[in-house]
Amino acid sequence: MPSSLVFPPGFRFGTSTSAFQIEGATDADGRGVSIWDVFAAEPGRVLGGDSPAVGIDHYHRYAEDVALLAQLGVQDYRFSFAWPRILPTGRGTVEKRGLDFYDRLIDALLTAGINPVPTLYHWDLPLALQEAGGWMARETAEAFADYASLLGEHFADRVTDWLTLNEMSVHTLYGHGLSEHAPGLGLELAALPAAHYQLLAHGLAVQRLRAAGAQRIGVANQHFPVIPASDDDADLIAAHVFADLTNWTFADPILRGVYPSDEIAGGILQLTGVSPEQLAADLRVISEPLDVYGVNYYEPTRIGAPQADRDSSGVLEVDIPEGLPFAAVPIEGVERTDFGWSIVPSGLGDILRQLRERYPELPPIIITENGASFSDGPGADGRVRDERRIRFLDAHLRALSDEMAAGANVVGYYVWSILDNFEWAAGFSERFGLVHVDLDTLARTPKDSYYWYRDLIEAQNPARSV
Ligand code: IFM
Repeated sequence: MPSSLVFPPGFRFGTSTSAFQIEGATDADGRGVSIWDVFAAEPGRVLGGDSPAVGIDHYHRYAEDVALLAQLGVQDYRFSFAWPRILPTGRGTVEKRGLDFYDRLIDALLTAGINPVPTLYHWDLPLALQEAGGWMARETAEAFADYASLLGEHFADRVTDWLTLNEMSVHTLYGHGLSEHAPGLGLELAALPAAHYQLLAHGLAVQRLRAAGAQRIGVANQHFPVIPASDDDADLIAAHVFADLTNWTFADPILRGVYPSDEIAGGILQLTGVSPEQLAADLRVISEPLDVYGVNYYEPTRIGAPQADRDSSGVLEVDIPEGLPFAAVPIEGVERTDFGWSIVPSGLGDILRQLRERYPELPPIIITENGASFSDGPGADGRVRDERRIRFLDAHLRALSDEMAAGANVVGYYVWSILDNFEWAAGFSERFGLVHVDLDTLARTPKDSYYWYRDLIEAQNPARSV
């Protein structure tokens, strides 16, 4: 199915990954232990007991993977640095072999004509920092600032585009509020300090990266429209509170220097013990101007007030604990991915519109993640016919194109992901890649969606085709 989509000149196509999900080699070359190594090794945490220790071995196969990116024709490749590979205990002694790996990767990308877009943090906190309080402690934000300086000073001569943290909301909700992800704290609303200290880490990193000469800096936030379960006041209020906690707690401080409600600001004051003056000073740091704003979009969420007969199955992938003021309600009448996520391309336009309306000073946006889990594998002829992924991507790119025509300033779009990889608590059971990975041999096989995306990119700019 060739695509007739046309994007403006200079629009950047890319793909995204993260270190822990693809690198493997978790004990190679002096890498320290991360919270995800420990969490994944605990029985029952990861579906099927899948281990990320070898993963898909990108650490050793990066050259092959860069060649796949080059043949795809992407302008940008978003990946993340593994903090424990570079600073095994989170601060102090630098592991040169960790920096060497990213030197090799970045140099290979640049040689292939691909712009490297690193994220500094994608959930793999060094265990030593967790043991000292993790994201519930201010010191972790300070350690992150030093880590950002180190990376900026080492790489800013070759790397122009930087993203600070990935999906602080998901890391806060699933890893700190709930126990589905590392570090598995299950603190419910008492997890709010993890939001504040990640946001502070973001702001400090922006300052440090700028000082080191970084040219374009952004953040990758997950966003989704929140659909009220009905027009009843109770459902409208529940949806509003949920949107505040998940979307706006992580965007308002960055884009307008405030928390979205007095209740949330008050909760942060109370739970962190910082003074109102210190909070105001932190918010000034957090709202350092950005050059781009990254939006990860997968699906909308439907939320209502808790009721005895409401069941959240299949919507957020987790049950919202009882006692919280909202419940997830299934979205009816939509197709779903193999992960059970609802397929609603118009939700991408909706969230872009909400961002535009909410933030008059919104920087240019990059869709830093969009994609779907479909389990298609090679047929008898070796070809991977993943038509559903092609339909998904085509529909989302059309929604994006329509919203850009309506005024959204979007400058790039990255597919999650180039390769099938370790999908956190779902292990290797969910496959998001444009490239199939055989989990026994680790052989890479481009799927039909890879060729479809390659052709779409080439059609935008035939001169660049490889
Ligand atoms: O795999 C994750 C990624 O780490 C963060 N964003 C969502 C993806 C799919 O669940």
